Amino acid sequence: SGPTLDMPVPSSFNDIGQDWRLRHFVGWVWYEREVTLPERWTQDPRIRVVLRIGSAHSYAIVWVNGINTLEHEGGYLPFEVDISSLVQVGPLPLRVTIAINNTLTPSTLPPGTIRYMNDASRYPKGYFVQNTDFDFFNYAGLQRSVLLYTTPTTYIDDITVTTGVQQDSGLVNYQISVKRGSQFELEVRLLDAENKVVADGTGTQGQLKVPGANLWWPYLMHERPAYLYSLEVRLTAQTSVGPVSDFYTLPVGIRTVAVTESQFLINGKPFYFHGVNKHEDADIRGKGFDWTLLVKDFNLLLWLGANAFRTSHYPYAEEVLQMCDRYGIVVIDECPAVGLVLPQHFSNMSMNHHMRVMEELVRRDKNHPAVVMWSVANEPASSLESAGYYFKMVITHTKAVDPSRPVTFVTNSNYAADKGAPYVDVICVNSYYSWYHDYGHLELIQLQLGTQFENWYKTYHKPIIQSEYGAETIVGFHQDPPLMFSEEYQKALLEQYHLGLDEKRGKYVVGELIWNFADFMTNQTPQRVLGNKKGIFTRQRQPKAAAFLLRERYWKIANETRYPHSAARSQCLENSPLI
Ligand code: BDP
Repeated sequence: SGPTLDMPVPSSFNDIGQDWRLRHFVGWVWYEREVTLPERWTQDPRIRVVLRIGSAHSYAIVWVNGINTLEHEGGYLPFEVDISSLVQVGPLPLRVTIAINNTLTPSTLPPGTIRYMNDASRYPKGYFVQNTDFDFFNYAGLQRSVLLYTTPTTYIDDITVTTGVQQDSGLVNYQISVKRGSQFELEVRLLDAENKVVADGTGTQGQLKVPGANLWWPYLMHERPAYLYSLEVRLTAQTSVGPVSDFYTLPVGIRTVAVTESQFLINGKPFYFHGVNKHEDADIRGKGFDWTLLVKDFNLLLWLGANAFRTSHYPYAEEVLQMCDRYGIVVIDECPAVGLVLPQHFSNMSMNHHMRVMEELVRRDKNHPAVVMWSVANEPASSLESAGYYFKMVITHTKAVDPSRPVTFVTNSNYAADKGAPYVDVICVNSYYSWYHDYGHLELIQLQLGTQFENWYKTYHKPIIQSEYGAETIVGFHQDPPLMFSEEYQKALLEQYHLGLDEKRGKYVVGELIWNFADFMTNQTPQRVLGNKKGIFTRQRQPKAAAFLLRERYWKIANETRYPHSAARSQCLENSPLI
């Protein structure tokens, strides 16, 4: 019923059409397509067919041949359903229907409210708006791939790998979950980058020891960063309809992560995060996954000398993390808890959902060596009384699900008022000195930043990351002496921050992440000029002046703190996907 449109997947639906009603649409949209499956998939009783949706923002209901098969809440994580029984009906095309609702409510992540405008003199009957308290456009739709895949009926359901280091040996602990079968054998092999078997094992769990292991190091921290082994898991099983086998290969990086009072350690060495905050955002496709854009972004990160980013403010597509593993870009993996600013956002209902989202996130991303820390939220109202218990519970739960990684949330509260900070491993603090206050007074930054760091450190004795700082900058606006919104002001603001950061770098400040990698779309407000313009690159990925400043700095830090610049640089070029 109703009008239909051609809609590419993956893509956000908002910026595809010429109709403003689609761009701002709030409510249900329906995707549908028919697909003819290979005959083997529908005829062979040893084959299991799965429908997997990379993400659907934000609430989704899925039908297969008109039968309601699955519902999922939360817009940035995958979900799947076994549809074998539905496809064994013969050679008819399979009809997949997905209804998606992008409405955000006080208990969704991110939260939002629907406000009905009841003043009949100003608004038509039933008029409502979606309000949110976060600073990016609520793009929606099937923004990641939708896949059909098969496994045998007894199959490898999950693999969990954790790694350790003992003298010069690497330790790879594995745990394999097999579903729908009890008579099976598992063979496990670990291959190095040259495809040589370096360790093997059997059974659902075990430890592989790799003498003289090549560790997974971040980009610019080692001459051979991002070393990946492959874990091959081979399952052979007996089923009532005959023997089956399943096979899976998982990239494995052997590395350790630890946090002390003042340091973030990777493989026992102090690691300094010098990188960016990103968004999944681009012209036309919105938050739709796009390989071309992803490879371009990685080339820019390598060029910049960035060794880290935060997935502000939601989990990114899995392909992004695979690239991080391959290039040694360290990730703070954030869940979509952004805009938690009202007391009702800390309700038990929200907390339970939040914990479920963390479970889903850990399940999806736990095996990525690049992921070194979970962030459970961005800028919540953590000075509210209820936030203390809330974050204690969410963080404790996350640590129980994954004891191998530190957990944080990103705060913009005052150090003395923050109720969640006692539970984090690393203090991640955002501040916008000389931007959201003391407009234009760049001379205050060093003092204010110094006070900020000292207050947090003396209160908590935990390492600190400056997790956001920046200035809105319209590319091509020039003004010297610097004025707000000019490229010169962005540069000057960064320079002042860098002086303050350098005071504490190597003491207890363990990182700096610029806000933002690139300009991105937001809601329309008088504060935003076609989106947020704090990017050091434009939305089209062209550098502003600040990008060159940051590049100089990041290479300098890599050079000073790690190993010779020339080696780092040649390694970067070797690794560059451009070559
Ligand atoms: C921070 C938020 C981020 C915003 C940024 C800004 O964490 O989402 O986009 O400010 O105002 O408070 O540019």
